[in-house]
Amino acid sequence: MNKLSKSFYGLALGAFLLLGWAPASMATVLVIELDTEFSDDGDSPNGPAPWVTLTFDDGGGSGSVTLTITSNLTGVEWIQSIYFNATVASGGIMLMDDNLTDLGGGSATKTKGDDCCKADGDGFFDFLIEFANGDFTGTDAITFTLTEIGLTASDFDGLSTAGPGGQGGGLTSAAHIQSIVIDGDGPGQASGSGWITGDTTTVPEPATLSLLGLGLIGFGLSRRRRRVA
Ligand SMILES: [Ca+2]
Ligand SMILES: [Ca+2]
Repeated sequence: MNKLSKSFYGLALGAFLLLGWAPASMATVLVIELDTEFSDDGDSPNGPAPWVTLTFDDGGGSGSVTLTITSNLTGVEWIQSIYFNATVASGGIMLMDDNLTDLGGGSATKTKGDDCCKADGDGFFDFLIEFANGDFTGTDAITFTLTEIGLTASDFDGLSTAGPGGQGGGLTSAAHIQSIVIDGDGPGQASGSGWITGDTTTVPEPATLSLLGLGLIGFGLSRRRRRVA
C-alpha cells in the first residue's frame, strides 16, 4: 500500500467512524409552518405566510424539548390560541413557560390532555395555549419547555383526531388569528379572523453529519488527484 492510498483509506475510515457515530447523537428538529387558512368562512392574515411557525428541538437528547413559536403578522393581527398534538400520552408531559418576554408582561394559559381541545370545526388536539388580546403580535417569538422521561421532538409529530362535533381531524397544528383587516373594514377597523394550519418538516441531525462525511471524502479525493497530477 503506497502513501497516497494509505491517506485515502485513513480518510475513508474517518468518514465511516463519523457516520457510524452519528445515530447515537441524533438531534431532531420538528418544524410546523402554519401557512394555510382552513376555516369555512375565515380570513387569511395579510402578510406573507407562514404566519406562525412551531419549532420543537430536543437538542440531540431525550427528556426535554424546547418549543419555539414565532409569528409573522402585520398590523394589529394577534394570535389568540395555538393547538398541537403528541403521539405519546400528553397527560404526563410538563409544559412550562421558558421565555415569554415578547408577550409584554402578558401570560399564556395552557391546557393539555389527549384530545382535550377542539379547534374551530375541526378535530381534537392534545395541547392548547391561549394568549390575551394583542399580546402575541408582529414578529414576536416565545419559548416553552416540554419535559417527560424519554421525550423527543418526534413525539410531537401527531395529527388531530376526529370526534363529536368535530370534522375529520388530521391536522398537525392550528392557530386562531384575530384582528385581521378585511375588505369593507373602515379606518381603524380589523374585523376579520381566521384559523391556520400547515405541514410538518423533520430535520434529523444525521443528514447534516452525512453531508460532512461526504465532504471529507470529497476533500480527500481532490487532494489525492492534485498530488497525482
Ligand atoms: Ca408582543
Ligand atoms: Ca391526540
